[in-house]
Amino acid sequence: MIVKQRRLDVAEAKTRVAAEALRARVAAAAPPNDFAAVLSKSGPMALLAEMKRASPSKGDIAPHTDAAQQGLTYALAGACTISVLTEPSWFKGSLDDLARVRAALVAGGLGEEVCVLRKDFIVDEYQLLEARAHGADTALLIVAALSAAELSSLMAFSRSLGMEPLVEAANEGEMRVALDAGARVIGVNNRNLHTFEVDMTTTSRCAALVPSGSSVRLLALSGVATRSDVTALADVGACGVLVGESLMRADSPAGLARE
Ligand code: IGP
Repeated sequence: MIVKQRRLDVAEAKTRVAAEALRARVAAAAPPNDFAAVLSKSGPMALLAEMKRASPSKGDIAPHTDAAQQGLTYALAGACTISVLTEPSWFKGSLDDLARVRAALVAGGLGEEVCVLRKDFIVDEYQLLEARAHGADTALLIVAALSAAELSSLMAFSRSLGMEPLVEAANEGEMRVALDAGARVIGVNNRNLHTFEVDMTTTSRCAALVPSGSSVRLLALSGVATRSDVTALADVGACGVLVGESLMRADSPAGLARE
């Protein structure tokens, strides 16, 4: 349902800002940070912290949060990447949030150290241009939302803009698709997007499919709330975790992130 809506939204957005105008903005933008390199530099367990006001499964989480402030707080607490939800209807996000997080990082002197991820239902090259034009260094590509051919061509287009994509898989079948497509950074979503149930064993089952010696970086997404969750995910081979809700609800997101 969300993917279908996003296809309509893209068609409408193209009528407002032509792809050519976006390309000009991309050409004028500061170059992106290298997402894969930033992950590698982040020690044994990277933290990707998410700016998430609401979600389809939880409704409002923290609807009045200032994206710029939240992004900077996360970065100062040690997050290597700020994930910014830009989907407006279910997640209450926007491209403006993305641009404001990028600007806050630059103003805080962290512009070249911390990556910004566009988290959305990306189905079209146009959305990758939008992402880059608003300061993203990487973008989410969800295997379940795309055909294998679409995934490969969006991955190639994202790389042509200097953004190594984060490819999301939610089960072993999708994990095989991501590996076959040549994804270098794969996020295993522990939340089933149909039932919204969280099953933390998804990461270990998908991790088992990564060939030994491969340089694929595996991240665990969704449902991560405690230090013991993080330890368990590290034990099965994740080199990073993406955390949204529990950081958004924390009285002190910086304190929780440091923990
Ligand atoms: C964050 P959580 O449970 O920490 O809030 O989850 C993130 O993984 C989740 O927001 C997410 C998502 C997505 C959102 C994962 N994949 C795809 C939108 C689209």
